[in-house]
Amino acid sequence: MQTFEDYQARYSAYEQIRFRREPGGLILFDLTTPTLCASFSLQGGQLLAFQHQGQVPLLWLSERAAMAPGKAIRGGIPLCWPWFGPAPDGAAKPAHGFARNLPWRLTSVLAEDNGWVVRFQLSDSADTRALWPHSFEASLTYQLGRAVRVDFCVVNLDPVPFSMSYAFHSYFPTADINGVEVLGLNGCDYYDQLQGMRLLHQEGGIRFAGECDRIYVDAGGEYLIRDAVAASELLIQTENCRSAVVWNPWQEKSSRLSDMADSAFQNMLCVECGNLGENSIVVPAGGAHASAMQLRYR
Ligand code: TA6
Repeated sequence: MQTFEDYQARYSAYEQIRFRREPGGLILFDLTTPTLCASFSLQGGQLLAFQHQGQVPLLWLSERAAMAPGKAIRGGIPLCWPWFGPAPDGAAKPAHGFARNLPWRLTSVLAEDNGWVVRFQLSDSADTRALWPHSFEASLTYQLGRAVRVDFCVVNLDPVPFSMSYAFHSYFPTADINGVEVLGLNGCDYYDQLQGMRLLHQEGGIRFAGECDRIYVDAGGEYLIRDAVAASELLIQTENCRSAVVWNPWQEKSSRLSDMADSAFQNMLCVECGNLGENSIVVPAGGAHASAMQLRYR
């Protein structure tokens, strides 16, 4: 695994890139150009923050995020993989899988005509195989410009198929959650995690007046977060993602989360895209699964 010093040396010629190390040892890096600024953690290959010139921030990051190795960072776009929610085998394993808790390799940072491309990779290891007995190669590729596009790819290096579920667990900023509506899920069925996974049907847009934790299945793949107070519309477009999760912890749960300020629920919303539950994926031996998500203000 490359060290902080290795990365600093490797990218020392890039004036746009600055590596920094958190007190607990997490390696982060900032990409700052005349048109955009982004921050990543090598843990999780996670985009933590992004803002394009003339725009408000695209993502929300908890001011109390525990920037500690092995602890999920609450904000940006954590990747929940190779399972979403509790471990499918019921064992005492990390909720939402291990991808967001492990250091990924930063394999390239490239300036291209219409922006920058940042790529991370994660391979199986003794640690991952102890949690999930499969060999794989996973990659996250971010294309940063007026929009943020993230491509996720998993290759199954096993001689047998494996099943997986995942989500881009995206955290978005809201000026006031009470003035937010999520569009694009009208007509979809969803499991309400607050009602024991009761199956319900979405009519119209989603508005918020309390805790919300819904798993939409066979969703259309394109969603809009309309923020009346911020007068903003954030467009989420996906490729090959059949599920969507909408989550706001509201007051009581926020106050129980050590890595979230009590009132922070008013200024954030998760709309998560991926494939989970009945949309989970089986990757054949030697096969691959790829999906993508694009985020931008309209
Ligand atoms: O966003 C859906 C969800 O599964 C919620 O139930 C809540 O647990 C959230 O993820 C956050 O999970 P985390 O493990 O990041 O605290």
